[in-house]
Amino acid sequence: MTATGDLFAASEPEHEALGDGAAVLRGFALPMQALLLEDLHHVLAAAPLRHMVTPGGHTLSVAMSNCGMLGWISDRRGYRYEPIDPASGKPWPPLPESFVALAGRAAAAVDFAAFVPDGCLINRYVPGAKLSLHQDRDERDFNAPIVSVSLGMPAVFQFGGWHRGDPVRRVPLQHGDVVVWGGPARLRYHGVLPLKTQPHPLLGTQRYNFTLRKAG
Ligand code: MD3
Ligand code: FE
Repeated sequence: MTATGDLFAASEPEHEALGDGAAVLRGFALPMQALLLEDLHHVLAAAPLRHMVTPGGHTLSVAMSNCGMLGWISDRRGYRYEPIDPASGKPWPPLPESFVALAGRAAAAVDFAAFVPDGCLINRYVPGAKLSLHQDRDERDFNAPIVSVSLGMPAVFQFGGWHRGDPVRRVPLQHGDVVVWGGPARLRYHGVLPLKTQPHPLLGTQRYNFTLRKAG
């Protein structure tokens, strides 16, 4: 047995381990989907989605925004977390209580105690949008997990290893699924394949993913 293997054992059928430190909680967000969507729309009214540019000059196909004390941004100068939304010059909108509560409960369900996020990156996909394989390494502390919530159209998530060329496993993610990534999984490569058009009853041809993080 490994150090954390037991903690992530799939003890409940809807908790599907993705290897040490990562677990899919199928449908975990469904009981609060209406509240999450209402809060999400409030955040996006204050900090609209935008297509960020990479340091290499490419425009991301995924539209992004943030809430919380720190928001992830990309521009010609690099990737980083910032307390101010560069589009408005104002702080990012506060983290909705519903997001914080969901993150804490999801982390606790896989035995990460007392996860208190300070930022949330919101990704919005339309058909064809994708996220190339990457690591999340702009956060200060890799000991904290990341909790991700998927809403809207389904997507195929790519879960790789610790090196870019490592084999990749495909994990379908549906509306309401929550994934917790931490411990030994925290720096694994991951991405999202180009979205297919499979309209969702509430959200149409969009997919939202938001990730609760301890960035600072
Ligand atoms: C695996 N978003 O915003 S979070 C991202 O569907 C991102 O938009 C994905 O990757 C999306 O950075 C889903 C999945 C995720 C987040 C952090 C991880 C997977 C991770 C950290 C380590 C390993
Ligand atoms: Fe990521």
